[in-house]
Amino acid sequence: MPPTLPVLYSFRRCPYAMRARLALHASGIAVEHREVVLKNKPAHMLALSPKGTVPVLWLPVTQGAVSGQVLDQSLDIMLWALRQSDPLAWLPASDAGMSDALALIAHNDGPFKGQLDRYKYPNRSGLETGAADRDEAALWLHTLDARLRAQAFLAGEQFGLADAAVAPFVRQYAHTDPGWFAAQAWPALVAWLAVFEGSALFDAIMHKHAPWQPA
Ligand SMILES: N[C@@H](CCC(=O)N[C@@H](CS)C(=O)NCC(=O)O)C(=O)O
Repeated sequence: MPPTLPVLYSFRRCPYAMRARLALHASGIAVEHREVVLKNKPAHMLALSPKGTVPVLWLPVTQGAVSGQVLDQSLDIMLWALRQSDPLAWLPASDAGMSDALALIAHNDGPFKGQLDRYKYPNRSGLETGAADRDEAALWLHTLDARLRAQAFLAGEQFGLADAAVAPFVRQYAHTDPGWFAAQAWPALVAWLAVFEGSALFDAIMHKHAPWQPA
């Protein structure tokens, strides 16, 4: 018998998995959580999605508008969940708002993620220091700070899709060198991140799960 709940393969500290868990939690959709050890991925997860990244959402039974069974991109999982149910109104209300959110997420997942990885692990890219990538990434973070000086969250006065998709990555950047991050002139960004990290929502999605083992 297939499980009745959607199954989420996840890894606690992965920012892509965090954004998927945030949206699933906000939507109120219950899932069976399967915690993955990235060095020892479950065969079932790899059979569903051979590219081997988390998060992976498996819909054992066709649900809603999705006739396929597997969502293996974090943004697709967010959009699927919020289109099922969006009680906190995370989805932008207008097409322009959605385009703006998707553009922020595209920059986050493209240039910013590359800079973040080279900042955190310069040696992996043959660099002696990550300072140049830290500083490149900071240019974009200053644009986020400028937004957040005018409004509490990235798309307005309420936490939403863009905040949930981007905040886990800004958090990683901030934690790479907390003293340096705190000393920069981006007070609204620091406050926004503190609200996120102090939220009941963040607490809820960061609960620890033992690694999943097939029965
Ligand atoms: N584009 C994917 C990226 C997901 C991704 O890269 N996840 C990382 C963990 S944060 C992963 O699973 N990497 C594979 C590994 O480390 O073996 C998404 O948005 O879901």
